[in-house]
Amino acid sequence: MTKKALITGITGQDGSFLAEFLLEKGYEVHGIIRRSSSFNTERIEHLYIEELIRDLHAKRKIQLYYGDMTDSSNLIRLVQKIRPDEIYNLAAQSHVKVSFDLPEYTAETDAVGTLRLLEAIRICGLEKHTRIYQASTSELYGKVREIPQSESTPFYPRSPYGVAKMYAFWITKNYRESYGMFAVNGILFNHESERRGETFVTRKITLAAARIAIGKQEKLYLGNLDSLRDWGYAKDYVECMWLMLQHDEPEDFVIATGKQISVKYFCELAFKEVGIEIYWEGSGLDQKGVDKKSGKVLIEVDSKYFRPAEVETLLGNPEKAKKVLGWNPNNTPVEELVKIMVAHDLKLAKREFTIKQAFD
Ligand code: NDP
Ligand code: GDR
Repeated sequence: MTKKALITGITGQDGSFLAEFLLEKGYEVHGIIRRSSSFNTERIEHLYIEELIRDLHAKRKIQLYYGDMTDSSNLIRLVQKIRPDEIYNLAAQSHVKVSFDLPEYTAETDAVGTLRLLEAIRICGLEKHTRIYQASTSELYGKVREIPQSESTPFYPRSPYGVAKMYAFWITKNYRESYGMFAVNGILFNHESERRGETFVTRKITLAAARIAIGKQEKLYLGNLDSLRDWGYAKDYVECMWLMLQHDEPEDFVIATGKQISVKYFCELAFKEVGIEIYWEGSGLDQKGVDKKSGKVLIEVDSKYFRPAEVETLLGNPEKAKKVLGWNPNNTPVEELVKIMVAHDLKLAKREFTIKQAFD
């Protein structure tokens, strides 16, 4: 029997990689997309367009539906219609800084949205049939109280996003313990890719390095340069989501590389990929990243990118995932991740440049 998976947040970075992964495994993939005034399906178009071309009359293996985590009747109807074997709840207002501007919406989507989905499973009588993965996060650790962070490290979230995800974590665990549901939390540390949203720091840096290298951008403005993060590759991380739902027991797992670097060092790696060596001058708000060859200031700090409360350092301990799921946390080291992202963004920047020249 073909397995059916429902992915919320399918148009996002992780949703697009997960959809590819599950289609490859022979799943029938169902995804929820939001109505928007412009197209929001760029990351997944290749999946259904290729499929349509391949066999116009065959039953499509990927199906998309309009929906929203704030609309419980919609979620109930979709779960009832699809009767999925597995649900991956990836939909979220996922930007930490934006959650300070949209705290209520973030709670509605990320916290109550998760409850709505769990309730939809129960209302449809599928609590013994449907397995659910909840996209939990290292932001739960926030002001860290143990280094590195593992499944037993206490939480201390530092943003409306982190607090909303804390509710989602516990409600998932509570439904597992109360109703015997196969409901699990993947506590994923930062993971990036060439499909990462452009306002997250890694992608902002790789895009800027590419554009600066071809003379299309003057400077890069960043917030806290000293933040430390445990950065992995999104493509490796979606495999874990699936592995967790194939495991015999419903359990929560930390997914991380076990290594951390600073935002500053990520900048150095990205600029090095485009042939620019960066050195640093000044301190605090006056720190500047300077091109060693030309002496030009390429990176400056802008306080508007600081958060009201910052998460200074995150470092995960992936031992449990390694041992129990057989997952390799060091498949893509951060140096390799930077190479993938910069190579992609260089091509993109050159294409933007060509298009602009055509209209000049
Ligand atoms: P993205 O921001 O790239 O994708 C978020 C997805 O959620 C998009 O498809 C978005 O739709 C959708 N979405 C947002 N709001 C709603 C809503 N109200 N109803 C329905 N769909 C909605 O995030 P990522 O792919 O990076 O992350 C996936 C999940 O994993 C998120 O829950 C995130 O919080 C969590 N996470 C991510 C980590 C990371 O480092 N990437 C680490 C740990 C956890 P649209 O495209 O229309 O905006
Ligand atoms: P994060 O990712 O908040 O960890 O959340 P982000 O890339 O936004 O920030 C990482 C660190 O870099 C610092 N920083 C900047 N951040 C942004 N966005 N823009 C800047 O200009 C900038 N300058 C410095 C930040 O202060 C922070 O310390 C991501 C999201 O994917 C969440 O959904 C997910 O849960 C966590 O990762 C794990």
